[in-house]
Amino acid sequence: MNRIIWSIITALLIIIALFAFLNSGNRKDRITNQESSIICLNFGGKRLLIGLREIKSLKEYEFEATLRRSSSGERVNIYKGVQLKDLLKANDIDIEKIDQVVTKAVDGYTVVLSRKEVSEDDNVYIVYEMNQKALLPKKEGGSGPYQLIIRKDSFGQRWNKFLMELDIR
Ligand SMILES: Nc1nc2c(c(=O)[nH]1)N[C@H]1C(S)=C(S)[C@@H](COP(=O)(O)O)O[C@H]1N2
Ligand SMILES: [Mo]
Repeated sequence: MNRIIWSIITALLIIIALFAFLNSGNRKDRITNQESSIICLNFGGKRLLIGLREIKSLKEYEFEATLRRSSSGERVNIYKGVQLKDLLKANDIDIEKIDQVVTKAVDGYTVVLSRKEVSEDDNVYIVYEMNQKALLPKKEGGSGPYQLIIRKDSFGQRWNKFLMELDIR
């Protein structure tokens, strides 16, 4: 009898270990996906591919922001990301010479930013972490891997989730 119980416990432990092992693989996959997350930057007929490494080489900011939604209530989160204007500068784009930045998401959602909004300090951010965790992509139920945050626009309608493309016009 005792031996049967011990075999069952051993079998369960092996199954648990197996699941833990498979899960660690998934986690690695997710981190790899996050690192290969790309934003297309279209400017002057050129198309640049910007990866997380390049984004993170810019000055990183951490800030609290309250998301106001039409449906449910408010939510305060801590975000980490970079300023859109820093990304443009790093790619030799003169903000004073542009008209607008059209941001596009995986689901087709489009948010247009004026030059004034983009050039303001501490306003338009591309974030990739919320509450110390990487933003998950849409198919994993997240709002990432990148999300636009417009701090001076406290209503969440224009905070473009699943950001993947920036058209500089
Ligand atoms: N890509 C994308 N971003 C989006 C939306 C969307 O449908 N697609 N909806 C907007 C609206 S209307 C709101 S209220 C918030 C909702 O954010 P939540 O899903 O975190 O509540 O996201 C905004 N950003
Ligand atoms: Mo909304």
